[in-house]
Amino acid sequence: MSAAITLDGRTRPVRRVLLVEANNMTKWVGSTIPCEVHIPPLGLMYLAASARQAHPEIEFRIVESSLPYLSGERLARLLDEFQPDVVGVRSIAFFLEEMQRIAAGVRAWGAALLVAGGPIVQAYKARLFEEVPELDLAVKGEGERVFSDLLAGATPEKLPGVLCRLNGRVAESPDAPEIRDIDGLPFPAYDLIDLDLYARQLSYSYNHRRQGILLTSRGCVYHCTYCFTHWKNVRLRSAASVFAEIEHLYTRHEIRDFYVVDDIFNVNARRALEIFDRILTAGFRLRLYFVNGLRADLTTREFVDRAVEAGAIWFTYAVESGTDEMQRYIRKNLNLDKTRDIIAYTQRQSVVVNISTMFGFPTETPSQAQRTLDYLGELPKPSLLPYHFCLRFFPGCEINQQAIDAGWAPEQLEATSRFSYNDLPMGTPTLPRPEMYRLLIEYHNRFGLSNPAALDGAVRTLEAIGYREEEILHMYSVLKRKIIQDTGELKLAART
Ligand code: B12
Ligand code: SF4
Repeated sequence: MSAAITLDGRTRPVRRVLLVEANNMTKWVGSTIPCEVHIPPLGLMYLAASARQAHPEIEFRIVESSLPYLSGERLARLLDEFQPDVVGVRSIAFFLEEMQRIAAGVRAWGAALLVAGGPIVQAYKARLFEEVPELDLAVKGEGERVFSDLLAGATPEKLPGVLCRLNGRVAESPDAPEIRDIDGLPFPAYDLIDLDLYARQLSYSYNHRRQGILLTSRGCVYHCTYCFTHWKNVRLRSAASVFAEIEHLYTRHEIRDFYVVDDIFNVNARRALEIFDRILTAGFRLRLYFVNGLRADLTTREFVDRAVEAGAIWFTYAVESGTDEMQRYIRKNLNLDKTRDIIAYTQRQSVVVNISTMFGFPTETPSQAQRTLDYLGELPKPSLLPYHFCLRFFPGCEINQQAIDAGWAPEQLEATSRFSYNDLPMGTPTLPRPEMYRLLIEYHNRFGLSNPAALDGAVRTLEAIGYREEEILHMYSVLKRKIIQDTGELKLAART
């Protein structure tokens, strides 16, 4: 049976599907060097793999709107050449303007059906159709099954998980049930991306490698109020399935660098250890980066030891606040003593340890925000990356209501969802702007980019785990937002 999408009573055959990751990396971290941070678009690679399995007759193509930058002219050329019947666009709330730009470009070109997906749909729901008037359809949550069903001609308004324009209005069906057997999903379609193109950019950990992105679980058991949890149920892939994917990427695509992007990889310690054992038994010499996915107070010394044995060189612990009151308020409820202990233990291994913290929570006072810095001061080393972020509010997060209850103006929340890491904080009713600046300056002087000893230590750690000089310079050029030519200049930059 050939593929077709039916909308508003009209059936359109589908032979070619263009999938676009709408992002603007320059807006995100700023562009100071010819390369940017780019991660293979995993959501679209999962989507294409499943849709292709169900509809082998369709040709799929995946592009990022900023790799290379798809100007209006370039986009039109790509559409002319590929002639897609459907254009699927993934984005997040932060990149709404980019989705608008791409949608307008597609509509100016022709009548291809425009389908949105990704966290932006969960965040905006029906409002997305006002913000992006060119949209025909949107898929809420997991896309694999729903998109394949749409391509099989299912009636959108009757299909769970869909929003669509119908008789001039937006119809929304109930949420689709989440996929239970995530082991049964095909591996992401790496053949649809150019791994060397990504290696010329910077990875999630600021090096130039062929990147394997691993999503070994979906969903999170916790309910931190600031977090945008777009998946409801927690589902873990088996260790066998995760290892089979690693093996496939290792042998077929010559990937040696694997980045774990789970919400919580170590929610089940036994499964995690089994994955490490399988890597060790196979004798694979690879590097694992926990760029996400470790809940600090669930992490044990045994976990760290076995992870390092299996090749882990990068650990990221999200602490957020160093006070128990804020931990309760944001419902992260991290055990700060256990966290301090495991961070110190991990820092004693020759690996990168990043500690992310935040400030600017509703009701947070200067002394509470200060205590987060003092907590960091109790650790043996500073975070390798300067990850002290001002809280941003994304539509759909519970903390938005907490802020409104604390007397914040709703417009202020909306504005922050478009802020990037580099935008300066605005201040909150309890943490005025000058106080925020003072905290940020203190952070950078004590732990961050303005502390020469911290920077020296960081560079030594990066060299020890195999970073080339060029990678280190590119990483700090992005972080310092100015081109750094050599390590001498890098040391000097720490003093400015
Ligand atoms: C890896 C990651 C990153 C990486 C890579 C970015 C990327 N390519 O996503 C980096 C470090 C660069 C990053 C940065 C940021 N991120 Co981020 N990131 C993630 C993370 C942890 C995993 C993303 C992922 O690959 N998921 C797995 C895939 C399979 O899921 P998916 O993309 O949602 O795709 C599925 C469905 O959405 C759907 N789908 C997706 N696209 C499409 C398209 C169509 C047509 C259809 C039909 C369906 C469909 O089907 C897919 C398969 O089921 C998520 C959290 C999470 N658990 O998802 C946060 C997340 C996406 N990030 C988020 C944010 C806020 C950011 C930043 C803005 C943070 C900041 N303030 O700077 C930056 C923005 C920069 C950027 N370029 O994205 C938020 C988005 C919130 C929102 N409401 O939009 C999330 C949800 C985290 C959170 N819980 O708050 N991020
Ligand atoms: S912040 Fe982390 S632990 Fe908290 S709900 Fe989000 S993914 Fe889960």
